[in-house]
Amino acid sequence: MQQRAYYVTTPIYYISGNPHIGHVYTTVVADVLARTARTAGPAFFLTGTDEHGQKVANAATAAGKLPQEWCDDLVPRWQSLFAAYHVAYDDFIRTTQPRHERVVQRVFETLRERGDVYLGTYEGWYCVFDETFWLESKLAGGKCPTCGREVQWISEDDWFFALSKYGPRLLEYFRAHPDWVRPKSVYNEMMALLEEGVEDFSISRTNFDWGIPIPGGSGVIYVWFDALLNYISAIGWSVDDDRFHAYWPAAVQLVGKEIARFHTIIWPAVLWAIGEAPPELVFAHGWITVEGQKIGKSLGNAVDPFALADRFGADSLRYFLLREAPFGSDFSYSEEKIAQRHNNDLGNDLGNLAHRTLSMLQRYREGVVPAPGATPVLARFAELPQHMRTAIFDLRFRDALESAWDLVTTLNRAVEERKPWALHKEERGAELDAFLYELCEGLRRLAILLHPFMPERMQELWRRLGIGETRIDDAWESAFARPLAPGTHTILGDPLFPRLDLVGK
Ligand code: ME8
Repeated sequence: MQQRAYYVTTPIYYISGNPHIGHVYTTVVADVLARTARTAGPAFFLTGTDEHGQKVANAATAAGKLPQEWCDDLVPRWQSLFAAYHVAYDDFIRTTQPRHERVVQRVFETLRERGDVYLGTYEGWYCVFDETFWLESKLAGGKCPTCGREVQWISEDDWFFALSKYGPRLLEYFRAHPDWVRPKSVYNEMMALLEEGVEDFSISRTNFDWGIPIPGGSGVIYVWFDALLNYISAIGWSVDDDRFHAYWPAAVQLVGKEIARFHTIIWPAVLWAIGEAPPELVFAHGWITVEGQKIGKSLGNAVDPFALADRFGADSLRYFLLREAPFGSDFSYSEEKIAQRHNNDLGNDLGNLAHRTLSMLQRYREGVVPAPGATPVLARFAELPQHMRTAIFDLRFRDALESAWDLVTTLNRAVEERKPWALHKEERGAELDAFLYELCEGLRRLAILLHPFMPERMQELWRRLGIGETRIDDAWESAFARPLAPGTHTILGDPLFPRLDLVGK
């Protein structure tokens, strides 16, 4: 049987404005997972844009454009941003694509036939910003409890999704699968909501028309109901069963914690209603904050991610985002913190290890990799690939990076202890050869293991090691089984992570 692919998704982003660093964050995390998964087998990484709903329609109107025109104009900006951050997704879905719209309508029809979608009257509060319905009792001082904005009263005949019917099954599922929602804080919060009880909710809108039409009826489908289905429309649900089952259930669905409820309560119920299983894991991560506030386009604290990539280097940003905090927690963002990570971990530790190794190789061996000897440090780190892979698949990116940095620091320390310059002076050629070889092979292994995190810089390190233009992302096992060949010509080059001066920024 074909090995099921490691399927990883990000939320699809609203294109009501420009992307910011928060969007880069989730997408880069998914990229690290997908790149790591590809070192062991097939993977599929989906991201995309959420293009319907009142919020996008309002943004288009404000810009004097038709909604479709607005979306078409903005999508390339998102795609070029992800390219600037070396994100290699397998598919980019747009909810205005016919392949998606067809599936949404089919799901709607299937649920209507089953009685899980029924006609009723909706009266209640709605927050346009969050595209969310709210019970009166949940409002905070009459306003939206999540964003604090004004809510509007809506009264219309709507199609409802019978979520309440799935309440007991959801509770049972949560109890039987205590790890299916992570981190634990989010799991507990969702459990508390389930224990309070869930209600049916409206999945159609009639007061505006920027959405997928209700099949055989009037109005459009509620944007969240439409959006969630992207995860299965992209992989051919009801169109190509073999393809669909090669990916589904997803290995992991990444979301920010503010949308955990949609993904862990509504989403599994919709999947059950169409006879499919929930994803294996929903990981609802924390927020990047500035002065304690979530970065977001509406708060005016959004940072232009294009400018950041220019200033610090996209790979340094990727490293920062994954190294700065345990995945799941909030963390605060500042240019000083990015510069510190760049200068210390990347410049002083990894960059310096590469630069001093390649310089010594030039000085003592005309840049040519010498014959190998004993490699005691590398022998101690034989388990590093398995260790890193386990940590990455467990979404403990910081731990994975720290264990790679153990090797970086150990090799740097070995340089101080072995003093290759003294070995050279004392003409202990064989020892010097063995040590220089170990450093080069250590760098080669680091390039392989850190490639998912810093694809461009590690490919460059690979090139400097003289391995040529071949792509790094070999299967890890076979790449480790084929060590660096003696006689390889290395290239010194400029520092991989040139020091950044924050003064005068
Ligand atoms: O919610 N810190 O889209 P959206 C960390 N279209 N991550 C952040 C962040 C921050 N400050 N700001 C945004 C939507 N994100 C819906 C999703 S899915 C079927 C539909 C990331 O454009 C994080 O992943 O508001 C968050 O969940 C997502 O962007 C929200 O993007």
